[in-house]
Amino acid sequence: MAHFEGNFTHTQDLRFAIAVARFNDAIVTRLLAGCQDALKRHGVCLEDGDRPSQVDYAWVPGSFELPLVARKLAASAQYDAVIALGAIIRGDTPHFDYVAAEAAKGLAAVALQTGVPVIFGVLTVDTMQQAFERAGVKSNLGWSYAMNALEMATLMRQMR
Ligand code: INI
Repeated sequence: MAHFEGNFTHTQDLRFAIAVARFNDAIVTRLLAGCQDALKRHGVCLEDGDRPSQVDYAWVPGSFELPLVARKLAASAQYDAVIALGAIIRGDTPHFDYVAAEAAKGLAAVALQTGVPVIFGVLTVDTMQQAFERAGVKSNLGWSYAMNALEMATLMRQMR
C-alpha cells in the first residue's frame, strides 16, 4: 500500500521560485517576509553563502501578470514549487473581480499544465484593513503559503 504525504523536514535539496506582484506593495512585501521566514526556519537557504540559495524571485507589476511568469518558472523544470504572491483589494469598480478571477484561474492552470505545484498566495479581500490583518498585523498568510509549498514540494518528490 502506498501512502504519500509531504513533510517539512526534508527541505535541503528543494528549489523554490517566488513570483511577487508589486501592486499593493505594502501588503505583498509583508507576505513575502512571512514566506521567507517560514522557509528559512524549515531549513531552506535563502541567500548565497556557504550553500547556494534555494530560492529565486521574479517580480511582476500586478497579480494579473502572475500566471504568465509562474508558467515560465514552472516550465523551466528548475523548481519543486512556485509560490505566487499578490494582494487584490476590492475597490468601487468591477476591476477586482477580473483581476482576481484571472489570477486564480491562471495559476491553477499553470499547476495542471506543468505538473509543478503553484501556491495561490494571492490575498483577495474587501479592505486594506483585512489585508493588513492577514499580512502580519494579526497572522501572516505568507507563512502558510510557504508551508503549503514545502508540503507540496516534498509530496511531489515522493510521488516521482
Ligand atoms: N493588481 C493587484 O495585484 N491587486 C489589485 O488590487 C489590483 N487592482 O485592484 O487593480 C491590481 N491591478 C493591476 C493588475 O494586476 C495588472 O497589473 C494591470 O491591470 C496591468 O495588466
